[in-house]
Amino acid sequence: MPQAPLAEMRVAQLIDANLDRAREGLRVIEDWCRFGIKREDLVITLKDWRQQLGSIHNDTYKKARSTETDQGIGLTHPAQGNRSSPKNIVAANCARVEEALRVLEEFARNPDPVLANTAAKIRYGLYDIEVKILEETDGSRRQKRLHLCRLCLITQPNKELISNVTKALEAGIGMVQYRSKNSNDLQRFSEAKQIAALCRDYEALFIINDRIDLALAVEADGVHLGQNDLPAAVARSLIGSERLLGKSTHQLKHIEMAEKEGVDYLGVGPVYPTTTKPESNPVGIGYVIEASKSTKLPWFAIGGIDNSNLKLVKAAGAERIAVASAIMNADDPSTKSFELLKGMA
Ligand code: TZP
Ligand code: MG
Repeated sequence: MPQAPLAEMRVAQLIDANLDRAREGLRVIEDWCRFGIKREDLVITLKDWRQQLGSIHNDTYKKARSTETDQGIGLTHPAQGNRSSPKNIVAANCARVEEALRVLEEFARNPDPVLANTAAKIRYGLYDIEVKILEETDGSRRQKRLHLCRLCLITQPNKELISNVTKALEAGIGMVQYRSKNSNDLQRFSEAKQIAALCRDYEALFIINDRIDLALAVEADGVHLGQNDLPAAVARSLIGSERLLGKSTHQLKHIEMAEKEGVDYLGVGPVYPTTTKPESNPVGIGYVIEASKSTKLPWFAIGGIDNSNLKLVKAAGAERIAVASAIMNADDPSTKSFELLKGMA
């Protein structure tokens, strides 16, 4: 019966090709979980699945391998050119692995029930993991960081700008807001690009004050606007739902409006007189107390905050502060950032 061995050989080739597909695809997904979204829990499961498939990818299948006769080798699907974002790449690889596992289930059921059962188990597990990975959007990562953030550095034009920002990031600040009122766009673009890269390295949020175009140009995490800047709805339509939108508030009415507008976080101040924004009247610690009672949004007390008044601001209910001069003008921005972070802990 010459037909049977030939058919068996072809099934073995098919199983070999789909085991390869499934293992390769799992590796792609695993690496995104490790380096992209840093989900060690998912990495462990994906690695375990890869190893399970590896241990049943035995020589019988490998010996049946024939790249010469596999007509599909080297063929690409037009959609492969479209997988530019990590999310698309992960989605495409999940689909690829799920399909390969389904093929394994069907064809291995008779000759290799252990393989068929393993493929089925992994396929169902992958459906769950896929949802978890795709839920880890840029927006959810930014929201998580925002909630954890205790200290935001607002930049001021400074000869030591990049070095000071680096020192503050080394100390562990969670957010940098680039603010540069009297400069030119070439300089702003160059500085913002450098700080964006630093923030990425230190896993801190990077926000641009005022300028939506600049925020998009340097792929910042969000934009911070004041009461007289573009309306929040316009800003949101430009930055999209995944980037953060912050708004300065100076009275309770501003908080209520900002909440209705769907902003992501608030500035509350200026609490104390400040040379950084001399045109704004301080609103006092009373407004910090009011804010702490009236909003569930994350918010930053801001304006003239330093070691001398930090305890008071914290006691008034602030869980987050934003400072410019205290860090930017410090002899040692590292130590100052450490002190402020310690005060907010
Ligand atoms: N918005 C309200 S107060 C302020 C801004 C941008 C300035 C904060 O700077 P500093 O030096 O920490 O008072
Ligand atoms: Mg503004």
